[in-house]
Amino acid sequence: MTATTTHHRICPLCEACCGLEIKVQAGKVISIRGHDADVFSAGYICPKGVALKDLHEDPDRLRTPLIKRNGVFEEASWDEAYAEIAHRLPPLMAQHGRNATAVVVGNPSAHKIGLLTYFGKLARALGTKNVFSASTLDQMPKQLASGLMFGHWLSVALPDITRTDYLLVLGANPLVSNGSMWTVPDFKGKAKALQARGGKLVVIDPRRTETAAVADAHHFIRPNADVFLLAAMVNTLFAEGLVTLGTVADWVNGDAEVQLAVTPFTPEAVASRCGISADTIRALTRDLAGAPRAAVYARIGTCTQEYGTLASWLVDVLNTLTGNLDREGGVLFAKSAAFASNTAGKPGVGKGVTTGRHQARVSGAPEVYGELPITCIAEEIETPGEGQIRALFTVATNPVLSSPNGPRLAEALDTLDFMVSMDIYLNETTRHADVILPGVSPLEDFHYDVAFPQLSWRNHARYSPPVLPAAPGQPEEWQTLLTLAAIVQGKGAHIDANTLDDAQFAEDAQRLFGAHADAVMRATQGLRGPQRSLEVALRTGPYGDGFGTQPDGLTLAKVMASNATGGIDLGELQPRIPEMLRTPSGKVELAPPSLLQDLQRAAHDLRGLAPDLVIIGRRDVRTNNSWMHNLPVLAKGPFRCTALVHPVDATRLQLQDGALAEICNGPRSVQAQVHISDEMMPGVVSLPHGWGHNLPGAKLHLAAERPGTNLNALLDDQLRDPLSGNAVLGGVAITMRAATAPAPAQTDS
Ligand SMILES: Nc1nc2c(c(=O)[nH]1)N[C@H]1C(S)=C(S)[C@@H](COP(=O)(O)OP(=O)(O)OC[C@H]3O[C@@H](n4cnc5c(=O)[nH]c(N)nc54)[C@H](O)[C@@H]3O)O[C@H]1N2
Ligand SMILES: Nc1nc2c(c(=O)[nH]1)N[C@H]1C(S)=C(S)[C@@H](COP(=O)(O)OP(=O)(O)OC[C@H]3O[C@@H](n4cnc5c(=O)[nH]c(N)nc54)[C@H](O)[C@@H]3O)O[C@H]1N2
Ligand code: SF4
Ligand SMILES: [Mo]
Repeated sequence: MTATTTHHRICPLCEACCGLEIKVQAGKVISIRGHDADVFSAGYICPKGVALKDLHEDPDRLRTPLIKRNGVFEEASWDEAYAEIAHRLPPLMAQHGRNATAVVVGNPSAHKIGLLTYFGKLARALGTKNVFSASTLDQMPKQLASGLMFGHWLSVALPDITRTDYLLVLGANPLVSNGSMWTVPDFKGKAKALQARGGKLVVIDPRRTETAAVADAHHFIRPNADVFLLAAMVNTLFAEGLVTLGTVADWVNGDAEVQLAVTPFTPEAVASRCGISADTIRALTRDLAGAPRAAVYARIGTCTQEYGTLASWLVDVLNTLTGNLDREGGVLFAKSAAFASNTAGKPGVGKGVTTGRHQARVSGAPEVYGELPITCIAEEIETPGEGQIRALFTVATNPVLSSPNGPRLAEALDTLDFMVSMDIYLNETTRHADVILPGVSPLEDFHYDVAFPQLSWRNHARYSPPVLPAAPGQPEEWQTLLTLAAIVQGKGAHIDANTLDDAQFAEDAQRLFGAHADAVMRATQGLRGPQRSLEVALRTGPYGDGFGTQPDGLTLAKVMASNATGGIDLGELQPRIPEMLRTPSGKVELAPPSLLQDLQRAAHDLRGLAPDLVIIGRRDVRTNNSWMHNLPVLAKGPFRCTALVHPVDATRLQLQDGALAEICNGPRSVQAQVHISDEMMPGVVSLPHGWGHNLPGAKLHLAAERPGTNLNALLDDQLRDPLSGNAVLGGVAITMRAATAPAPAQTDS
């Protein structure tokens, strides 16, 4: 009998970063379960972790590059694929300039160190203003608010869930999503422990979600009204003399300005807009202020709306004004072992953040952290003139399904002169490419999380080696990115990525370590690519060995050696203010001027009427955005792409349970299967995103059997939060009526 080997691997699929135990026999995965000894996730796993086996084995997953010739994709060697790009791209750039190129990077890149740390090299080589990412479909408002308040976009205040007494959650469903901008595997277990010690979990959501179902209290809120609720809670804190800054009192600027700015937002003024009574708003505020230790957490429901940045900001204003910022049991900042800007440079002060250094050509939308809003891509391709996008790189993203007005984007992509996709599937977006370059399966890749330890409920360092070997000749994704960068710079298709990487590392070492550069080069000999960057980041990080100056400190070898025992635990989060601040003032900026100004937009809107029927999104445990519907273990079971409608609305609109309805937003419309449910707030419909796998030319056989509806075909690509450029994905006014066409076979399988 063939021996079974056991491997420990961090799951790369969502932000929870669970440690998995994977058993392999004769080169095949035979089981995947949670790794009980994992210091961070302690054996927790969800069905998507198990699906890594299906992903690895999926016959539709691309294993070789594809080149489109005469409209048909043909398998090609890596040399042929690179040669095609080297042949077509540089002349185009020579003729039309750098801003005729664009690059868009998507969600999986946040989970892959190779993509995350080398993507910038391609973007810099292109030298274009047209850099886009899924961040503007997601968390850009939170990044911007955190950057303005604390000086860096990855300095995010995280609920100290294991020690708090009161957790208020808005617009997030961590029981299903497993947390976002907050790495917290087994949220449910931690929430139960909070309740067992007498604490409370309160949820604000237009749907009675899975998280709301286990909470002590749940309040419906009208979508897009969080800014009003939160501002009224801040108003109440001041009105009732409940403000306390606690331990950070010496480090906060702007509380008086905030008090003035929220004056219009009394509980009475916002109650009808929120669908929450003034008494409830006051009670919520008193409970939050009265809890010994409390934390407010909000996520995508509060980000992907017209006031995303304001809502994200007010969450931390509440945390600060209740004395819960930077204290145990309140909200704290992680201290990551590697790659964190808030552990680098001079402690306690920094450059802060600036936005609007350039603008999108067509809409004028401001740059934020080097990016333009992803919803600008279609118009930037369509609109003639200097800087019109003619060549596009997509890296691990599927914006035809994930971004509002996907059908418009799909049409625009067809007019490009050239498109290259780095992706593991031929899907709704990559079908438009001229060349597709596949990455390795996650099981063939080593893993270290760059971003999520900065967002983790507990400090830790964990590394996973590849579980299975990659196919011969298959480059790692960082090598592909470096090769593309070289091609873009006109260096041809035959450069050696490793040689290039060595040369760039030598340059970086000189710049960063000066006289010590040679010693660093020697100490990292034998490593390359992201592994070498990781070694440097760990050793120079806050727990590092300082290349020998702190002999007990961390090195890559030590972190690697801890793999079998579940990684290295670096303890509970600790107070870090003022040391972690990177604002120019060295203070927490509670009242950034751009936010106070935008609050006037909300004050003005307070007088307007909320629409009577709006749509929002939803996630399911067995889905992951737009790309895992092709995996048997996740695709089975009840059909999940249904429109949830409250019984009162169903009656009013004459909609039948299980029947198709037509949902319209201006000129756009889609059809979806109705599911009548009192989980919904009346006047609110919920439809998940990431579906619509019925577009011609994609190769996703299983997903195409039950394609579902593309919510983003309904949404408007012109609606954004003006400060962050984030797309508005929820609270959008719709009309709905029974569809005349018969329902397709979308019943349970
Ligand atoms: N209406 C609505 N729209 C939404 C949302 C919503 O709530 N409502 N949520 C938004 C959010 S939060 C996000 S993050 C975005 C995500 O939007 P996208 O960035 O488009 O991400 P995914 O839909 O996850 O698609 C991931 C792509 O990466 C590919 N891929 C997977 N693994 C790898 C790999 O290892 N290497 C490479 N090269 N490619 C890989 C997949 O095949 C797929 O094409 O969607 C957003 N869209
Ligand atoms: N199973 C699964 N897990 C995932 C993903 C997935 O697709 N599937 N995607 C991953 C990604 S990329 C991300 S970013 C995270 C997101 O993680 P979460 O932020 O937890 O995302 P959702 O589960 O969509 O929860 C958002 C909630 O906001 C509510 N909501 C909508 N509009 C409003 C509003 O205006 N106000 C308030 N207060 N609530 C509102 C919705 O009803 C929903 O319950 O999940 C990640 N995890
Ligand atoms: S919650 Fe599921 S998908 Fe997310 S990291 Fe854990 S196992 Fe993977
Ligand atoms: Mo996301």
